[in-house]
Amino acid sequence: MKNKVKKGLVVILALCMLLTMVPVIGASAAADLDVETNWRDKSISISGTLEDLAGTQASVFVMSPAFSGGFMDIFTNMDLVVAAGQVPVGAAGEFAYTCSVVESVAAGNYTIFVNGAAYGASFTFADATDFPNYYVKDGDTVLIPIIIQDCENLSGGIAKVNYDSNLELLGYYGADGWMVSSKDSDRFLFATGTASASGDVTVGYAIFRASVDGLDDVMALVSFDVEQAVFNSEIVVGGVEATPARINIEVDVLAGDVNLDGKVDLLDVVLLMQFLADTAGYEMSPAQKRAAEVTGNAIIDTADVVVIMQMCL
Ligand SMILES: [Ca+2]
Ligand SMILES: [Ca+2]
Repeated sequence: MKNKVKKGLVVILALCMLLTMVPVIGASAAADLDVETNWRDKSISISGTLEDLAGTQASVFVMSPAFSGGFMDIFTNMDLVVAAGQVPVGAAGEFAYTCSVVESVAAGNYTIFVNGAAYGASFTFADATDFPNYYVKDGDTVLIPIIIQDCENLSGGIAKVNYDSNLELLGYYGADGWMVSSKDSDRFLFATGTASASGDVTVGYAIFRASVDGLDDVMALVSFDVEQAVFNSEIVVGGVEATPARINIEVDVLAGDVNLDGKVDLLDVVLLMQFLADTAGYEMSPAQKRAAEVTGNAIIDTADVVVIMQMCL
């Protein structure tokens, strides 16, 4: 019901936008749009100059990678609209639109329509599941490499580390030939006496303690913003990327404790049977799956139920 209402609202919004944009469909396309994506808050910023539309409104649609039609097909494929909105266009044609795409974070080529014109500004939205993965136990410390990408002649810089609340920053550690020191807790300096030759450069490590809030596994993200970098004694601001990381924090589970309450009893047997019969009403979490698999064959089935029953005796 809620979905239906929401979809109805989206369609009404789209129709209103269509009515306001009809006069400008077919307007000549302006210069290419600049698109910046931020995987951390799952947002897209689109900007550019739309001289034809100076002083008016621009309607923007961001379409998911599954969309393959023309502008008019948007209205029969509303499920593929990732974001839509209207923004004012300045007197000189300047235009900027920022939207959140929380509901759709898959990697792929998204397409942008501005007032009916498809722009050559398709882009790829990075998916956190593509990041390098690290697996740690609840309470453990983990070293995340600070990898500055594609940096010939890099000899230093200033960067900031961003991390989720399940991580506690303990400090930094310089890689071979590099010094990393903290300016304050989240920002740090990195420097070397010998400039890097080429490619991706690991300048050091950020050290974290990982923990979970509740009983179950959690995933935490780490990223680095390189604010300034030094190449051949020249300071460069912006445009330098560092590799993010995904940290999977696993709780210690007791074999057979499917409901994660710290003991193995008949409740676990019943819950696992419900999962296997698909009547539990929700999916097993990663920690629950690890607790349920007790026969060592990486498959959760009735053989695991039998073994957990035997554990209860
Ligand atoms: Ca239990
Ligand atoms: Ca099994």
